[in-house]
Amino acid sequence: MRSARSLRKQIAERRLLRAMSAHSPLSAILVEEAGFDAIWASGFELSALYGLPDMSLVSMTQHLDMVRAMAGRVSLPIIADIDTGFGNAVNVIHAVREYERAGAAAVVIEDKSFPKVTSLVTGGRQELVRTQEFVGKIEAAVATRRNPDFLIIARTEALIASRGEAEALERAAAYELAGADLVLVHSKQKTPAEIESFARSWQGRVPLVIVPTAYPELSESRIRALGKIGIVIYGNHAVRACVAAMRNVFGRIIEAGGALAVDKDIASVAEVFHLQNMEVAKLSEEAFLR
Ligand code: SPV
Ligand code: MG
Repeated sequence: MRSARSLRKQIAERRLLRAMSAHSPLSAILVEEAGFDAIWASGFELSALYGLPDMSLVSMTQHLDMVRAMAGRVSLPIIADIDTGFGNAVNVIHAVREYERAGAAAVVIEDKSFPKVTSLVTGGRQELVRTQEFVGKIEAAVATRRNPDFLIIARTEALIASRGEAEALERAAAYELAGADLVLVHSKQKTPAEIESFARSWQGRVPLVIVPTAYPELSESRIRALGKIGIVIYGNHAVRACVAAMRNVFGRIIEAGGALAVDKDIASVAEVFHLQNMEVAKLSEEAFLR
């Protein structure tokens, strides 16, 4: 409740908020520690954690458990990536109830058909539902939330599906009219041109959300200059950082035939104890173990 209110307030102040991806409570704790404004509970990252493609294979329950566990360990607002809403408007109603109860501050629902295919893959099957069908899903989400501060973010994949800017703008406008608090517009172009053009053409009142993974040259100062972006999501940087770091350390241990060489380059066991709240557990032992 508290974090949904603070997220909505900061959006209303028209500040650019920065959300970082996370796939576990531990990564969420590190997002908070680094100073981001929100946590992006990414479906892509959780799928990758299971070694699976992001194609509606990881269940809502698995993702929801992750969000609930994160909410228990961080106070930053959690923006939950709920893909297509796991089905039609009835599934959306169930999902919104569950994610709100789990402690999320916002959900992002995308206008692809279920089961979805991850957005950034080359040659992906990118099928969208009809605009009116998705309008019904957004209306269902808005009607379901209990906390009026809980944010419903509509995501259009029209650019990802190569439908062109005109359709992307039309869909975004329809979703705003349906009650979405923000509109996420995704692009997989290698340059920011497509997103910058969309943002310049956007006449809606609600702020936009972008995920500059494919076009990382779009810096926060350039995003601010566009004037219409409310949230920038760093969509998969937690899992990519993990993969690079683990590969490096594992490879060096195999090569050296021991762990001495990497010991100074990785987190100490004491640091991990701290992230686990070991100090508090010890105090509880002292207080209550008889
Ligand atoms: C995710 O992180 O799960 C996203 C962003 O939805 S993307 O993978 O770029 O579609
Ligand atoms: Mg996703």
